[in-house]
Amino acid sequence: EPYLVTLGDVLAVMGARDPGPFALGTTLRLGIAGAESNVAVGVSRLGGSATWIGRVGDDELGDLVLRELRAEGVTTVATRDPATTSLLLKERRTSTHSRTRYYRTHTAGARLTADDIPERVVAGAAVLHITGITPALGEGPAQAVTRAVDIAADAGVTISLDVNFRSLLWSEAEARHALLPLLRRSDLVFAGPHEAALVVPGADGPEELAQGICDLGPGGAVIKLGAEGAYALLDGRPHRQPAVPVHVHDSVGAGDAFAAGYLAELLAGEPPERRLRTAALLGAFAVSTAGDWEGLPRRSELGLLDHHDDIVR
Ligand code: KDG
Repeated sequence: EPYLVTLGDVLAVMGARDPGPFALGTTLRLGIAGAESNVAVGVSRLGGSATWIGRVGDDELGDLVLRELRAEGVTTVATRDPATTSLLLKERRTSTHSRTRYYRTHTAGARLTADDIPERVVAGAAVLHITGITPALGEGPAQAVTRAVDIAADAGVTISLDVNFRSLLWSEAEARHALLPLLRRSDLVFAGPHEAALVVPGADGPEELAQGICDLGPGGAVIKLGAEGAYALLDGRPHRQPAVPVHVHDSVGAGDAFAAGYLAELLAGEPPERRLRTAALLGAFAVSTAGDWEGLPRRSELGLLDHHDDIVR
């Protein structure tokens, strides 16, 4: 069965239940998140096979990460590390504005190395999905991503890159320098307009941005436009995908959900229109529910948002 493989850091998330400043104390909920594992979970929910490679602490939060991923049907190739599992604090400063803070330097995920990447697992995959977050975590994680790309390129595995720029982790100049070599070797690139402009400076509008990315090597570029949907240039053909209108509850994780929808349909052998439609649907599920991945649909639920009635009974 064709499977997706991805690698990266999974963080334990402590998120405020109610709006208000952290400084006053608040009730937290404990969960997990991580851009790459979000994609793996999204693919698995749709019935696809997904494998995640990474390091977690040999601590209770590491147990939580692995238990959650395994419960979601994701195959884990995990190294347990004496350092602690990475942590993300999510403050709901107001009912509309959140602030996040990372605790991920010297943590297990930041200690990933090229030796953690099993050649057989990557070479046997149909798709390798990487993001711009992992190389931002340090020299070791950056080398791990490069090793995975080397193996995938040699084995003819489709390489998917989500630019996923995180300004809390590095500067735009550092990101451009590290991501361009990876982007040139990718087959498919996902980016928001700002992220795309980071690698294709001077381009304006989704058409130019997608063309600029494809001029660097990839056969496909998908520019995610939020409520405006997406513009994709796939093997030289333009596609426009409208967004699925929903009430925005928590937009974090929407990009990962979008990529998961696209890649699950790619694995299933579906054509571009279907991949983009499912991508938009998963993005809609992610923004209209709490958490990055918890609200993602099973395949049988994909039609739910097409119903005009709010209650299905
Ligand atoms: O895309 C959502 C991610 O940003 C979130 O899950 C945390 O992986 C994360 C990160 O590094 O920002």
